[in-house]
Amino acid sequence: MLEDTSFAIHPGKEQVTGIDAYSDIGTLLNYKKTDNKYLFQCKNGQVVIQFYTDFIVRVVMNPVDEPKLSGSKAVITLPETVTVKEQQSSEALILKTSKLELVIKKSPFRLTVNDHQGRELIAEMDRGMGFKSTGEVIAYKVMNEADHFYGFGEKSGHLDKRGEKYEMWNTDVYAPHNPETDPLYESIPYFMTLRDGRAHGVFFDNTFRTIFDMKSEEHYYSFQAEGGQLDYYVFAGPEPKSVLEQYTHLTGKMPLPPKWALGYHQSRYSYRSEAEVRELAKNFIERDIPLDAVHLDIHYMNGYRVFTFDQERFPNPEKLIKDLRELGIRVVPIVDPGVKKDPEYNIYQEGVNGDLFCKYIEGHIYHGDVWPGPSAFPDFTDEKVHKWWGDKHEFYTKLGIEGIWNDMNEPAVFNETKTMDVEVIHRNEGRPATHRELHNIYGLLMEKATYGGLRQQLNGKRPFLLTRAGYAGVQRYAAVWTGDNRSFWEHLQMSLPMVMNLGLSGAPFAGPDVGGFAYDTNAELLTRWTQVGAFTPFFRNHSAIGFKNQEPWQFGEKYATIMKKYIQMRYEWMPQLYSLFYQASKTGLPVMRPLLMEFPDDEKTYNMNDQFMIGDNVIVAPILVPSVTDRAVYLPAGEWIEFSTGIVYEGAETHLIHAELDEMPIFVKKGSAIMQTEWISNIVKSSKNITMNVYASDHDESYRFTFYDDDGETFEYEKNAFVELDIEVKSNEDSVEINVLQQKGNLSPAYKEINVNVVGLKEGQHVIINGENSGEKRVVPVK
Ligand code: MIG
Repeated sequence: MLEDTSFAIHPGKEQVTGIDAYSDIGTLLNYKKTDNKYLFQCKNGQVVIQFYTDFIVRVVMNPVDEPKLSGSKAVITLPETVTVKEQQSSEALILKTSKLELVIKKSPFRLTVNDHQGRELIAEMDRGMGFKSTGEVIAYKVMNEADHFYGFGEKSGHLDKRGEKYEMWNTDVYAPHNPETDPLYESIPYFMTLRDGRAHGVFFDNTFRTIFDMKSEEHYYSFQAEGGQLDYYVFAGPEPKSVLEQYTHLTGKMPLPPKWALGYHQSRYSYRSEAEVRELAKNFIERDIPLDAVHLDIHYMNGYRVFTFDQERFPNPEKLIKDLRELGIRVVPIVDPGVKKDPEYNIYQEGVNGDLFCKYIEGHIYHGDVWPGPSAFPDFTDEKVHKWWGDKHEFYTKLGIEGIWNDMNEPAVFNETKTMDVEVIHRNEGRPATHRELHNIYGLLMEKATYGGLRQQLNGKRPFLLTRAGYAGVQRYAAVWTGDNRSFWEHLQMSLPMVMNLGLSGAPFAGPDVGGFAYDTNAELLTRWTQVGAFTPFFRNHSAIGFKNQEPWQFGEKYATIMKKYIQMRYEWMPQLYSLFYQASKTGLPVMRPLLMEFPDDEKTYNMNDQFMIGDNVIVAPILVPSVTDRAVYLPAGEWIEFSTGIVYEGAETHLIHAELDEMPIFVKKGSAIMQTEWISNIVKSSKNITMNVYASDHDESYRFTFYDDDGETFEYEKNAFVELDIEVKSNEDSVEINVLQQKGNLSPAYKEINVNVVGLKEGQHVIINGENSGEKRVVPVK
């Protein structure tokens, strides 16, 4: 219609695109150094370069003002004192730390960041930093032919993101997640580049809508934002692991989760009554299928009012929670941010009276439609609101709840834009800003508030949070599930690169809805998905209202038996998984990782979507298609032992592996070890018997790993109540040596020794434990 009016020749319709739409930062006029930062005055704007560590440098461009360096919600680390050497020439200025070399060309201002060996990390050529008068900012970087891109948080599609273009704008997407469906719920504006076996990273800390484009141009990639500053960090690497350590040095690590959160979770939209939940628990107990948590979806509430229980359906939540707890099962209720507009509802009253909801600049509260109908949204950017929301969780913690599931926190609103009006104002600790600017951190701040509350209320027990939305740093508070997938084989396939890229984006505790959320699952899909789920960091079966129920027994005994085997296997692997979660909490390295992380020189791993690693020595190669019982498995250099059969496979080769429906191929690297236990029962959960499976090699091999254990549920480990063993396994033709190099922590666990089970020992090969030839009984003592 509008095309028939003079709108058709509106001046705004003349579209200038690409680089031409931007003004260049221009020539460097002068610069000055203060403390650890350099301020550059350029013809069209200002740039600050700030060194964080020898490995990390920050670049901030502001076309209007002096760059602002404070206020990040993602970065929790302050810059260190870094020694910087300067060199000048007429064309360029060179700044060097012991690990980085920055070459700043003056006319026009162009920045190249090299490592200390002169290897180029990021470079600008004819294009560099630009901006528009309407507020957009952009950075163009040279794209090398050998570049592969990873991370970007939660994205559909393949592992390697070269050739893709992504948007960051937290969005509730119920429509099927296709390879091109973007954006989704989480925004982590960070990526890692792998080039010829060496890696570096970039974190673009901008909370506006951002776009990363590795697709449109042949020789450049770019990242841009709708507003704010061009504010990014470069991480020197050079290994994929060190990039992630550097990124999580800035944005923080995941706190060690309680052990129960690493177990199996069962969910449904919704288990609708106390009776139904009790029946569910009974089924798990009677069938001896492990279960650690039942999730309560929105039907538990009174008219979808958060911090309430429906009196009819859940007349006595305290008793229900207590009874389930005695069976070894915890209850995790859903909490959405939307607070029902209801003048007789205490939470709404408090929010209005205390001025805690998001408002328009003119002063009225923003209301959006969600489950409870018109609702108001807490302004988590405000300290006061933060505290209030956290404190409100006493409602749950008093009932014995230790875990909260946060949904709809993009925030999702049932309207055209799917979210809050972008004109709404957030208080933002005295620096008010629009929702357009802060949308992407709404979820992160809700997690922060919730975590703070639970941490206070749980008397030293570890909280568990599960979130749908987030921003860089989300790992500090919550696990992430990947939202509303479907019961499609394609979605099982896609979940692998998605969770691996989340892991590469600093969020190691993640997983999809096992079995698929929407649409009807089927026996084979659910079985194969449960096998994979047993090894993904977060393991929850969840399904949607109106579709088939998908608890492990819903498709008959044949399938139930297989699923039970794998869910139990999850618990048998718990000592190994828990040690890896501990490592993740210390270093940021993910539990589930792509092969390229361990084999960055092996190009075959660069876009390997259908296999993943657990730690540094286990490869899982699940069956991801129906009716298939054989698959190609690529094993990188080394020798690998199939976990279930003990068969040895040569690495640097592809093998055809057979796996009937009750099998999922798993391979352990020869010369390494894994820690295992036995499944006992839901009430006991883990056995006191720990076994170290050592996979003997007869070549010269040496492997080191850490076994970690503690009480699994409190913060006492911060006061040294843990056991940590640094273990070395050395193999050669004559012997397999197992040495405990060091025991740390002063917890003395119930087990006084760890059984050693050597797999694949050759005749004549001795087993030597802590320097002594072992006898019949092979054990490693624990003090
Ligand atoms: O759009 O609470 O992703 O896990 O079951 C529906 C009901 C709202 C979306 C979540 C899903 C949950 C559902 N929620």
